[in-house]
Amino acid sequence: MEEWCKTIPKIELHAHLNGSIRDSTLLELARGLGEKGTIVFSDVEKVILKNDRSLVEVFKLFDLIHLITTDHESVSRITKEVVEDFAAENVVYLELRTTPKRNDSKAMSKESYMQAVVEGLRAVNNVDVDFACKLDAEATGNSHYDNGRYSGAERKKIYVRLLLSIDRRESTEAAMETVKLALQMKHLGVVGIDLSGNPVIGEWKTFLPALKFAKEQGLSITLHSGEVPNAEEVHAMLDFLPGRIGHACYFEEDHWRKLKSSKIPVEICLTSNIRTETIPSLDVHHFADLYSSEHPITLCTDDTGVFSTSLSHEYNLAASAFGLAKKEMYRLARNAVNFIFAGSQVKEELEEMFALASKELE
Ligand code: 6MZ
Repeated sequence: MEEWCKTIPKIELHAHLNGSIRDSTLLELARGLGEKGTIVFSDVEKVILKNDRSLVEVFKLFDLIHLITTDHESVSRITKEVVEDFAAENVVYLELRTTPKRNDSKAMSKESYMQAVVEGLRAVNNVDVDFACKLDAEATGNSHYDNGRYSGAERKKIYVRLLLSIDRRESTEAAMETVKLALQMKHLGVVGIDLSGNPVIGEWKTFLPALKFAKEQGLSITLHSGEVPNAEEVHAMLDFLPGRIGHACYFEEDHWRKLKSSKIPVEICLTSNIRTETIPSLDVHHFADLYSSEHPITLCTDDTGVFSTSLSHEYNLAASAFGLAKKEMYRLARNAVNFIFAGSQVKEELEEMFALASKELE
């Protein structure tokens, strides 16, 4: 089944760039810093290779990863590799999120960080990357899948769109700077804003002005919601009516009611939830209830590197944990087209590609 899950086209809507780095790359970069004496490699190696991490440990690991990756060259390299890895398992549309970072010691601004990400997208050469040099609305009517992989051609294609993350550690001003940068980068495939970071830090009212502004300016919004118990914040987030939410682990009855009536799609990250112990086991995971009540959901990886997973693995896990057959899994993958933040042109092209693929897989 895992092989089959790899074969089918898939859409990834919740992947953090710095959480999706290959272990081998992270170790290589860490070794380089070790040689320069910036870090003690053997200490870092232990942390990187550790498998089970609580939510608190995950955020400590992110601080370490950021020490290792925050120069322009590494940002471009990891972006290129992350896109290649998703494409290799037949992800056909990837919404990659990352927090623009300032790093004075490397002469890095939020803008130059994002330029490095875009350089990484340009550097991918073993697969065609569509990351919107034109705005979606201006795209031509040509279907890119007329001679694409799912009708026999060799070369794969992946659509990549970007979400800029606001870290919960940031101030209102810093969040606003990220939103303005996103608006400036629309022509480079930036389609929205994510709110993420350590869920025990920061307050909703700090981010609200920037998120409101983003929404007014036509950016789509996704929010990490309910990763820790915080009933009031979850209500405020649902009232904001974001385009999607991520996780939804610590939801209470009235949150579920509000979520279901508003039909906000949920990005589900099974391995991440289990590893961070925000959900005790898959048999009590809210996937089952949301799936059976036909609430919009999409399977995602969160952090393929940090949680040692892949999207195919997440599909396989869902199939076995919730007893879903291939036909249902295919429908789940295809349904995600409806929740992407890219425009109608891309949606149509993906629809067409899923239709072609389903014929080939019959
Ligand atoms: C909340 C998370 C996350 O932005 O540096 N991030 N935020 N919950 C999670 N689930 C476990 N996983 C990742 O990627 C790493 C950053 O993404 C957010 C955190 O802010 C982390 O520092 P970028 O590319």
